[in-house]
Amino acid sequence: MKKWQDKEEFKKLFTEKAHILWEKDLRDMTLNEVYQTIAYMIRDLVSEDWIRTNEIYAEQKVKQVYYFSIEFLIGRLLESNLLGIDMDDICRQGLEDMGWDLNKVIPAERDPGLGNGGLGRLAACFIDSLAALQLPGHGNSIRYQYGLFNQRIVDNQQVELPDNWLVNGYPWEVKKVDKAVYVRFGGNAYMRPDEDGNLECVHEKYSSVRAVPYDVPIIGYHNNTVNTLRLWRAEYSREQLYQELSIGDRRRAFRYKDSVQQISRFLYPDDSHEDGRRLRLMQEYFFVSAGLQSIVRHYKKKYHESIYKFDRYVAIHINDTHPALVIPELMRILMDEEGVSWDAAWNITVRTVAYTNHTILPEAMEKWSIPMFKELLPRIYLIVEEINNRWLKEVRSLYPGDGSRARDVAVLWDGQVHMAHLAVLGSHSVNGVAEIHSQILKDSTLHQFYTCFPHRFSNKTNGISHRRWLIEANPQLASLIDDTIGDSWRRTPSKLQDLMPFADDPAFQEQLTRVKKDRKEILARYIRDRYDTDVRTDSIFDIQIKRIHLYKRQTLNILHILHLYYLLKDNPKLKITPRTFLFGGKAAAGYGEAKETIRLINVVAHMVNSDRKVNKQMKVLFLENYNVSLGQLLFPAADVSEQISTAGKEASGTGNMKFMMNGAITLGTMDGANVEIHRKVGDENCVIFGLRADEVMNYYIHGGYSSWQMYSDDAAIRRLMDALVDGSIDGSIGGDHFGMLYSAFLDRNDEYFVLKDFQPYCQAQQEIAKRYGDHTKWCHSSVVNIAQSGYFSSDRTIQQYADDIWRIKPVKH
Ligand code: T68
Repeated sequence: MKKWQDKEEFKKLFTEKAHILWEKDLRDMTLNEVYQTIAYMIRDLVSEDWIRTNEIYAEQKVKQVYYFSIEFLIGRLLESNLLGIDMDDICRQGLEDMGWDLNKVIPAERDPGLGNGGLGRLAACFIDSLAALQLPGHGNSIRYQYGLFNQRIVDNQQVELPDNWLVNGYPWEVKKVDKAVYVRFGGNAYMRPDEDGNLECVHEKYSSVRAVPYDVPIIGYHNNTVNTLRLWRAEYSREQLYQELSIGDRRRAFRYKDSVQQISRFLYPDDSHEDGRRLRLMQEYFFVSAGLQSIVRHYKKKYHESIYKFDRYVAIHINDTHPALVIPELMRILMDEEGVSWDAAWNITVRTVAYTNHTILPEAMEKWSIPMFKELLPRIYLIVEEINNRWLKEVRSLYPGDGSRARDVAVLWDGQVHMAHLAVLGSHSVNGVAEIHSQILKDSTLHQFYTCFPHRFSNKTNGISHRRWLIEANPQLASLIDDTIGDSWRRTPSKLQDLMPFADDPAFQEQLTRVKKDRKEILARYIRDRYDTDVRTDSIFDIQIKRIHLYKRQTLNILHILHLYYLLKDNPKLKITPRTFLFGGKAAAGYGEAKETIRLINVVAHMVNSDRKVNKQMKVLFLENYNVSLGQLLFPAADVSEQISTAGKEASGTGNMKFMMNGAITLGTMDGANVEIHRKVGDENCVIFGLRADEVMNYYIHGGYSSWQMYSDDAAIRRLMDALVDGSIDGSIGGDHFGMLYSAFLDRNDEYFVLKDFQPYCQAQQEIAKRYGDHTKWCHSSVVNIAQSGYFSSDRTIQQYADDIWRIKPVKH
């Protein structure tokens, strides 16, 4: 790896680079230009290693994995890349000499909003770990021109503004024009006999889209590995445009041009919500087909191996079902382009592909209408139909007379293409993302498949990059850990365990308290600058940051806050442990209840914060535009981590891990990875409450829950529910106030058991206050959480995927 020798060399190279890039005096440079200059300098340093990494993989013909994901929420790269190449100190000193502060330069980089939430961030942590472990693995996705919207709060409500994150250019990407491929949409596809009487497929009158890759280097941590995140952009094909124009139909030609450019224009702002729009299907096929074509082309060109050995050298992972078209697309390439028979192609495909499921919410299961699918992807449809026919034939012969089986496992059913069923059938491995979630997949969601293919199913509990979420986000804590147990945990996060003996060490506790206080002050400053509000750093920082969703129950949190407010109002002498409640998260633009939840939080926040009788003891804030960068500010400052989803609903959660690693105590339900966090730290070091997943399931199946009953039996609940609709909190007359939420709780029988879990949650909150009162014990818990968080590094997760699913090995160089 090339390095800058010292700050003098840094300054010299910076000056040269800046002059070439901006043609202006250094003193006139904007912070964004300074950031971009350093980014290009880092590219210069790593470019040889980037080329070399790919050469070595090809020379040694190692098996490589390609992680296909419709989202990669990578966050800013400047700081993580500086840390990765160990050049942060030199860069900081060099900049300082020239009059800039690295801490002010870093925020000049815009967060690429190329993801919605957990699923996209997981993909980013995974490619980070692949490179850190020197594993040959790359990302494949779409280069959206507009990321997830920027969120503003106006009049207590969410407003969505376009996120044109590429306006100033993106210095990390390299456009690879020579690697462009073409993706076909529409037209007619049918089978006909060739000269030898074998069936061949004809696909005609399709329209071609040019897919151009933009590569982003994924830099390993203190090693020489540089893997690739390949992002595809859709462009019109000139030939096709000329062809349309030559027919003389200008309108058709321009329609073609426009529709093609739409494909990589927007990221869909929906998490865990199906939204069967045609353009989304085009996006999915677009990046799948482009990615696969380039993998097959590279394999043939560099590996010189028979196509029949493809699965020995290539693993493809599909992050949820959005890339599940990999299965029929690989079949198409193998059969139509490589002349492989159906059976051989199917074997290769299944051995190549592995699938991760991220949700069991029925509304998030992807399904496409058959007529639309057929019209857009006629060749792929023929293949899916054949997969389905062969499969149902098998099922019927295995279970004769059992008609309901077919319904549970069919790929084509009820006029729809069921993507999860396609994904399971066409993969050799299916995994969930936390133990409880993987168990639910086997027991219910995919139970019929599990009985057919038990060996395919496994669990791979999620993880987070400790480099980003501890080393980068919380350098104060990272260096305290270095001073205490040495720095080997940076490469081997399980070594964080070595902190255990310090859990009761007064000197260590004192330093940890100092670090937490520092981080709370940094956050308090941000809040003051941005919201003109003062928060007490001696209060409990209680934080819930994640997408806004009914099942995640931000409503439970805000109802408790309102309850606490009433307690203080009713008992003016009451003293509680001071608290600062912080929320952050985006609601899908079309998700009414989620947007109403944001409004409720803001309205309550306003009422509480402006009430001088209570605002010394509690404050509530909704922080706008939660994203990776804001997360890096929030996780280190947290005392309490809110993980309060209805048990059985949150597949894993990963925010819970980020909080834990930064010493926060989990306040949560027995859901997702909370179950494993609880096992690691024990009852004494987290606070668990509420219904268990089996109890929730029982209510769903057998009934027996009535939210109206809760309403009539519990005066506190009644008061809160009434407040939603009587205008007392939003202070307006008329209108339905928070009628949508009211009706979800009462008219629709509280699907997510908010009222049922309300009193247990209040008690859990009291338990938190009690524990916080005993500072030594609280510190003990905080240390235990940090010490046990090593297991939740994505390095552990990725090692498990590499060993058990992909069968890939590290490549040292
Ligand atoms: C999340 N899923 C899970 N989906 O909710 C979370 N969905 O429990 C888990 O920790 C995380 O995945 C990682 O495994 C999502 O984030 C989406 O964002 C999404 C996006 C598009 C369509 C559907």
